[in-house]
Amino acid sequence: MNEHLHINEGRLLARLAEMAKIGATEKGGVCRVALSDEDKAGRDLFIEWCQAAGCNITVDQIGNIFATRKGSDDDLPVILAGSHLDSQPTGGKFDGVYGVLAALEVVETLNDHKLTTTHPLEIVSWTNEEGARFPLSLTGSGVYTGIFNLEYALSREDKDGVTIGRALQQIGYDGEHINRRRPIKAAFEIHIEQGPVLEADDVTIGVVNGIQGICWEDLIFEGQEAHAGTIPMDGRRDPVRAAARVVEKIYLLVDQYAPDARVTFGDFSVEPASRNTVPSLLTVTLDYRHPQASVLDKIHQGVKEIMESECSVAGIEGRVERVLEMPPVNFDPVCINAVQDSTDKLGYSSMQMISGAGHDAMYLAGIAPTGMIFIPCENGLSHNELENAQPEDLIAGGNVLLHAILELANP
Ligand code: HGY
Ligand code: MN
Ligand code: MN
Repeated sequence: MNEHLHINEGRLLARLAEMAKIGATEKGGVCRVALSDEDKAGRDLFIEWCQAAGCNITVDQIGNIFATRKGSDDDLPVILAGSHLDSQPTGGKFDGVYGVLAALEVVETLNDHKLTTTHPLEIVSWTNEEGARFPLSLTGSGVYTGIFNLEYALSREDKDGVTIGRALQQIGYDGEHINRRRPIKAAFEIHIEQGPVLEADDVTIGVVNGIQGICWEDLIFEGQEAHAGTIPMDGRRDPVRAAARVVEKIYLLVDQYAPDARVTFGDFSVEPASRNTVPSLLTVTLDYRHPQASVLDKIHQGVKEIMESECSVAGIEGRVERVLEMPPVNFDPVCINAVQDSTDKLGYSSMQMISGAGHDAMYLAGIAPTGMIFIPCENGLSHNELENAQPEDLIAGGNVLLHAILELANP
């Protein structure tokens, strides 16, 4: 294929701007949480563009959207590329959506030049990558790759008790196609780095060779409701007091595994949530990450020990509930080399790195050779309305994705 093939810069940038209008928030970000009306609107627009590009659309039972472009030998395994359209509640306009629209831009560029690849191409938008509304991250790719049972995934509820299954019906994306896995020769996901490394080193392309492991757990503290004014401090069974000590001790535990370990307490929910009643229940969400599975195990052991000791001191019940566990993954050398070759051929600066953020590619790596491409984002900010990426980097990434796909789609 033509070495000097480049994507249509204006079209990619215009579509990113168009998609960013859906669920646009005041500070310049987006709120398109999974299976909301805004997510539906984004999905509808994506499908409209894919159909106009001549792709065949299928939707599976967990709402994953596949847009397929025929290859000259259409029976061959596909080259898959995509990411997700759902966002965090105060998300940015590139997280996920860049990977979906850059993959579409590859198809559009091939259409412009009337080029047909040997292998068929498949663009994908995965359902509920973020896990912000429904507490199960990477839902669509997890069901597709067999990590999650379909019924289990469909039954996950949001805080209002709405299940994923119900929400899919409400937006009309409870697809007919059973969860089908077409053979995949290679899968790519392009994404903003969501961290500060590329920008700090003034590098354009991250050639991603793996993703660190992620554990999500809920810390449950059960005490006793009591009157805020009458019960003496030493007579209380106060879950908040125990949690304050547990949280601090977990920070200190994770500090032992610096600089790579990460820990985040993202959500505290209290019952009955009344200012003048000592709470009976406090749930704290925990997200911790590290490139080594052995360290994640050590942190898990430490969390359990801290919970046991601090809750017994406070005279309350405490337990750790595991929500999900994603072991570290290494990507396939074939895909890593295709990304590196394309980057070098196009003359962009690059560095090899692992991903601090989780991505659908984590699960894809379990069923097919998979690779990722990163571009820098401003101040490393993401999961933040101020998330931003430079046009020249968005375009560079799109060109690398184009040539990495071509390298493997035309053996
Ligand atoms: O949480 C994650 O790492 C992903 O960006 N949703
Ligand atoms: Mn993402
Ligand atoms: Mn994200």
